[in-house]
Amino acid sequence: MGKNKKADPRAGMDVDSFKEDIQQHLRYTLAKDKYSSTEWDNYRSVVLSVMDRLHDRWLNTQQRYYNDDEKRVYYISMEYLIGRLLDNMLVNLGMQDVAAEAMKEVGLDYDKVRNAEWDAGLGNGGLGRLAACFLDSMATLGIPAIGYGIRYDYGIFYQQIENGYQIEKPDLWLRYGNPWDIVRPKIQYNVPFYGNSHAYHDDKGDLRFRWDNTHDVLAIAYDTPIPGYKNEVVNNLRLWKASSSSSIDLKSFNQGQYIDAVRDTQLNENISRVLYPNDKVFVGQELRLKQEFFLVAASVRDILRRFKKTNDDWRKLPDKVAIQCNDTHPNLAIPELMRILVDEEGLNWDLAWDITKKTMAYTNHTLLPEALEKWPVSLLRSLLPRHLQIIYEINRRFLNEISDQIGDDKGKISRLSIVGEGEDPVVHMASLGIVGSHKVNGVAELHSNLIKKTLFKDFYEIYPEKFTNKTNGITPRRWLRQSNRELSDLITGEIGEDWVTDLDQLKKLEKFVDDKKFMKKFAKVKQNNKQRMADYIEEKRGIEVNTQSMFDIQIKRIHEYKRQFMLALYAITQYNRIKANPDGDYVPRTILVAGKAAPGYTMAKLFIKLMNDIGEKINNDSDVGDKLKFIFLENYSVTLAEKMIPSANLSEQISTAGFEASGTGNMKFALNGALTIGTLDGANVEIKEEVGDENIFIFGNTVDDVERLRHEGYNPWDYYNSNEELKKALDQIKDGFFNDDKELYQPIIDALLQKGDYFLVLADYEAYVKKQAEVDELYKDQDEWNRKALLNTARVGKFSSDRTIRDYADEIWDVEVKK
Ligand code: B1H
Ligand code: IMP
Repeated sequence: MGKNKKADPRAGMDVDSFKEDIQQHLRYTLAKDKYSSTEWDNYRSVVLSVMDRLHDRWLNTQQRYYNDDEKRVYYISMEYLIGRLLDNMLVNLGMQDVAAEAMKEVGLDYDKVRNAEWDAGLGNGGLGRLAACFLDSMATLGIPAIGYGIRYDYGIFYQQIENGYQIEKPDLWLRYGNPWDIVRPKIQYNVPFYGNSHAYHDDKGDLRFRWDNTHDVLAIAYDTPIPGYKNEVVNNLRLWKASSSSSIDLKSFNQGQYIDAVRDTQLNENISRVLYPNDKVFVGQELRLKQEFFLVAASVRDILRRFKKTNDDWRKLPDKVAIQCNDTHPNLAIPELMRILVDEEGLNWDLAWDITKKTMAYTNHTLLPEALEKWPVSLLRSLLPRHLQIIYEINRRFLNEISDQIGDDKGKISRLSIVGEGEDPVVHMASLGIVGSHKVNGVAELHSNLIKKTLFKDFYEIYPEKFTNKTNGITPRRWLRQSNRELSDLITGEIGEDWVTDLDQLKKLEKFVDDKKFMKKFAKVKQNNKQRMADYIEEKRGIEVNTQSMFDIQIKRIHEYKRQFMLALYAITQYNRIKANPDGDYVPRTILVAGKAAPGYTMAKLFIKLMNDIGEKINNDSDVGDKLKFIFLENYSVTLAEKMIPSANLSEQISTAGFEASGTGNMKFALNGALTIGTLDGANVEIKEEVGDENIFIFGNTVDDVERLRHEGYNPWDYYNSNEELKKALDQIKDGFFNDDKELYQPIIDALLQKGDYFLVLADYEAYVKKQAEVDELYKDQDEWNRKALLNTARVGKFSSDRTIRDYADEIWDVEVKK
């Protein structure tokens, strides 16, 4: 930039331009001055200034994609758990420091500006956050990708804790608008529902089908820019909002039913009203099915419109388009693509089917049977009559095709059939996904193997080549560079900043384990992060914690299989030990737990109450002091995760083996220098392989053990009766030690002792508590602990979502990654 020539204030990457832009926006876009502006106005003028710097890059990227006519990747997901965007945008534009300085110079406090942003919580947990990490990596790798989703008015509920109980409050994240997205009122598609499928003969006398008398809803596009890390690329996240199709129905208006007609528009708009908050439970509601088809129909239309602009041969579709379905939720894209190709474009079935299979791919995220989507045929018949016919036809041809292979093995045929039999049959969305895709993947090695051996065994025998693994990953931009600025700067100071896009570079840190000066700094960073966390706890909960104590953290959805209850049992055990011998030598611990329970999941909600009661007891006992704290933090979210993870010494990943498909929180903790205590489940297995057995605390029954135990007839009473400490902890819960209401926790006790302890908490308790003692032992030797912590950070490069996305690009999408 020449000295006299000022940079365009709307695009300049220097402090002065940015400063000027903030001030301009405050006055000329928002009509505010220093007297009238609120925190929200300040935040908005900063965001508007960031957007100005994204727009050229966004337009140029999209223009280049169009000109190059490269193969596009379309990621379709019902969830994007994005969190806040300001830091993310600034980091990826490489202008965080410039923006910070500019804000300072115009008298804005960066922290306040940052805190004015509400999390975009359009997801439940891991699956939604994975989608958000993937967007970041696809942009960073320069892949011509678009994410499609729904612009819910209400994201995941806001969790309040009242008297220890979870209360759900609506998450009005759009109350003041969303400054990061741009509505495209002209990009809209009709999404048809209901109606009938009519058979007719076309001019040539061929039998065709038409779907008519439909009730249509409009999908309107809202676009959010997704910048890559310092690479000038800006991809697009397109979220659909539901709106009433064509203005109010004139007929009803004439009949004096104006109010009814207007009310009807409200009903249509309900489709994008709210995210379903039940992680991993299939609730077969019509509104959810509408949401899924709404997402799929609008996205497929948009994809085909873009394809048709530069192509006229449908056979080229798989060369130009890869569609990835995030779980089965978008799998109606398969019959929808078939419907368009066959009914509207007039392709013959075989060709359309070949194209569809080559275009589609599906990711499985769980083996839990209650999560598997099975839509009743009766519901599909009414809502999507033509799709139901197509699904039946897909199934008929599929069973026909494999009949030679499986003969008349009735059991097998029924297990393979996409549509069930009987009075109220259901459509198995996972089976539809397998049959209608060219690739099906699990999300960690263990999980992908289990899929082949259990859930999809029969399909695997028929299509072994379809099944593949893509171990999950996390974006190092958000989960280290952005959320742990101090560690990030320390690392960059030693090995340069290439690690941000090439996480294996962190291996270079290994050589510092014996460098006293470095290790001191590394320890200090953790200490500072713990202090910040302690300040937050003090502010939110009024509890003072000892920052020298071990910060032991479990954050994730509350679920029986994730076994927060086992951590609670450990805390009770430790409490009882302290009470019995208050002068003993204890390693002080601060146990932090956070997470949401599905609103209808009674057991999980009871766990929350129990954990809060346990906390009350422990935290207010003067014998205990800071030897032990047990604190449940309210409203776990991406933003809270960004605060908690950098402060952790110990990461709790203690699911029953075989139940956590991958986990991604485990990766975030290890990257930030926490040691893991965990079972051999999900990606823990691969974390162990990477960091080395001596740098992770593995305990408990393995997948094979679990199978054997169940086979032999697992009896929780044996464990209860043979372990005094376990018995005591359970008895205390049962006998009203934590709550005067003795009945309150009976359902938990029943689940464990009367109903067979399905998640094997009792079976793993002893090994877990023993392992925790080893953890304590190591923590006493801070130098040794920190060495291992550094080796965790240094060795988890594999878990960058850049690696994951490269694997998808090479082995599923067949798109080139240039860098
Ligand atoms: C995961 C889900 C999920 N698996 C259904 N399945 C949902 C299923 O609203 N629904 O209907 C919502 C979520 N989420 C998680 O995916 C796994 O449990 C984790 O182990 C995994 O790391 C994550 C990402 O692959
Ligand atoms: P879309 O992905 O089809 O919505 O188009 C996005 C971008 O592609 C536009 O902003 C243009 O940069 C480019 N593009 C789309 N259609 C055309 C065209 O007809 N000529 C030139 N560029 C186009």
